[in-house]
Amino acid sequence: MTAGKPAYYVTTPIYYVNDVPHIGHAYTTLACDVLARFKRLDGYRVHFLTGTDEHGQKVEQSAEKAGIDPQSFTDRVSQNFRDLSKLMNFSNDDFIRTTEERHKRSCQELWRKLVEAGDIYLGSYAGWYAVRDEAYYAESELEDGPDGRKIAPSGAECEWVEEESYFFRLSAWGDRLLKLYEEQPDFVLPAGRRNEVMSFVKGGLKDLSISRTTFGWGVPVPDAPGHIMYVWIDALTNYITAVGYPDTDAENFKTFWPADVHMVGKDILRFHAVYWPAFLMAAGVPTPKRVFAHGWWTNEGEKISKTVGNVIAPADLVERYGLDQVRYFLLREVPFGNDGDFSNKAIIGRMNYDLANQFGNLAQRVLSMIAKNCDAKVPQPQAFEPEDEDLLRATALLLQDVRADMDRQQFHQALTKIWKVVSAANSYIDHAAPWTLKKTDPARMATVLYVLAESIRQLAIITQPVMPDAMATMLDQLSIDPSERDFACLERQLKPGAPLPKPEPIFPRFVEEEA
Ligand code: ME8
Repeated sequence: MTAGKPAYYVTTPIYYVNDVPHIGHAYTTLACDVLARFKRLDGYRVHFLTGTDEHGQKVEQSAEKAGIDPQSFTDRVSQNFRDLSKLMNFSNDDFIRTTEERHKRSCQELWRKLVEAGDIYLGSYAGWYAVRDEAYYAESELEDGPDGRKIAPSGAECEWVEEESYFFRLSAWGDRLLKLYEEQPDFVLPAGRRNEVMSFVKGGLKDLSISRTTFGWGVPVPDAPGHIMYVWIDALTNYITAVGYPDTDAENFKTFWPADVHMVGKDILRFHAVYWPAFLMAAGVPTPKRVFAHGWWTNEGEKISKTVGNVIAPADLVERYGLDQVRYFLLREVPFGNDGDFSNKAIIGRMNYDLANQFGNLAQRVLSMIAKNCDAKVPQPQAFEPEDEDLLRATALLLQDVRADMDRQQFHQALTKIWKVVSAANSYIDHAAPWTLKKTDPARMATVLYVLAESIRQLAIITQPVMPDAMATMLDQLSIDPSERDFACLERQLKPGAPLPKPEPIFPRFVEEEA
């Protein structure tokens, strides 16, 4: 049943296929996966999109280097990103490739709309271009590198380009963009990034070159032989292609557009927060509700790069530490929006403290006591005492706090709040000491274990978006039917007397092998 459900559309950047996926790509898609899973559990109809950006000079050059044609090259490398979804347990509803026919049609239609609106004109471009960033730069932005080379702020090398080109009248959109940021203060998050975007726009916008003629790997510009679209206009359009554009009457378009969140890294914020809404406004298409720009991961303090040779492969991490452990670490360790540093010590710390000592141990203590002392059945509680009520209340209030954090993409805060309740449950068990009650007051022991099991049920339900497999195991151990794991079921309570399976530890401690 989907009718009547509110809709939620979340997108990742589409990744360039010149490279194999690394931790940075996994991070962005993970954040979106958690939002998508959270919203599904919260009763939304969700569309979660990821995919690959397959055109442009960079991909064409990588294919040449690999000695194969660009289409075969992109087929091969795009598959790596699909494999990443499988590896990381991403629940994307669609995977778009910009070489698909549906996308070509959508880009060409958007282009026609921009032409009709009078926002595209033919001119010629003479200036700097960085193939690695697929971006144009003004001379004033560049630094001098060795041998007279020009280097972009990102570190990418620039080349001089002179060619006939179509331009988008970006200069005419400054005021309307500023109005958009004023009227929708959360259009760009975090707030610091919004300020950067606003001062960039206030500094004055230049018209944007949006076609290329010196290579051929791209979407042909309609009615303009020899021109292909600038890869960014092609790439950004993926977000509307995937919901049916140009058919704006399509069910998916009407349901999901405008998107709720475009999740991106801070490197590509300008494209999403300036160019993209300008294209859409010019074409008469509603603008998305939010662009969230997250920070940048380094590896043990160093910039992640192929040249340095310190690229972190998601598969290696998952093999070493376990999938849900990696998912938890990435979202818990760094305030979402800030830069973060990956370190083995930090992930091991989180695994052993937050997961093994705190949550894992809580579940293990409670479930094994129930197995031994309550006939392996959900215990029958007596009347609750104030300390029972306190823990149950803290647990019951969690969803609304976590929801508010998720709605602002503050994953680390959501997790901190969940773990506060985990901690409260640990203090409660220490204080109530059911192992002592076993002899002195078995009825009270049963109540304490019931309160704890019920709290664990709710904690596990709320934590599912971040650690879907581990929480499924925890809920299996509480005999919760898979149909009773969404947020609407939080209010139901464990049924006393329900038989429970033999408990198994969920979060083992990580013991580093001796070198
Ligand atoms: O820019 N830390 O694709 P791309 C955090 N095709 N995130 C990182 C990261 C790191 N060290 N490295 C990469 C493109 N990312 C375009 C996008 S969208 C219409 C077109 C993530 O393959 C982060 O999300 O270079 C960044 O924005 C994205 O990968 C860049 O991926």
